[in-house]
Amino acid sequence: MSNRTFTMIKPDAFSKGHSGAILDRIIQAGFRIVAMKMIKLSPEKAGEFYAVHKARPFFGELVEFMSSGPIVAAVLEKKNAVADFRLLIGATDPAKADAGTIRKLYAASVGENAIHGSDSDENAIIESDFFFSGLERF
Ligand code: FUP
Repeated sequence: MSNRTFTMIKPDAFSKGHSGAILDRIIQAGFRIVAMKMIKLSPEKAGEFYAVHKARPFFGELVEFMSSGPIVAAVLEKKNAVADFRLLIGATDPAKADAGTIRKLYAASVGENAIHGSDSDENAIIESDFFFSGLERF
């Protein structure tokens, strides 16, 4: 069990002005921000990040959406970070997300679902390294 996870506030939530409220929920839930930046992904970079989904029918839309506007990328620290953060954000499909979760509150659809959270300790490290070098972390 590792104590770090990686998140992105996605372009839908960012453009609707929900970044502040979402970050507040994350901090109130006990996560410490280890690294954070606002960035606009190129389609190439978005495709690289989601390369595992390359063969899926929604890949093109996913890449287009994730490169459509700024995102906030962050590394978060808390005991049991990966699992606790998945609980905080809720199910991938906001219609199936529990009440009070970030996706229930801010996501519109499976595709535009407001926020990302790593699904394993291994991916948390890979995804954090994709956006941040060791020097950028506190
Ligand atoms: P999650 O781990 O909850 O982010 O969800 P997945 O890894 O299953 O999916 C990654 C991203 O692909 C989702 F955030 C949105 C997108 N997606 C779709 O657009 N359509 C789908 O049917 C499934 C996922």
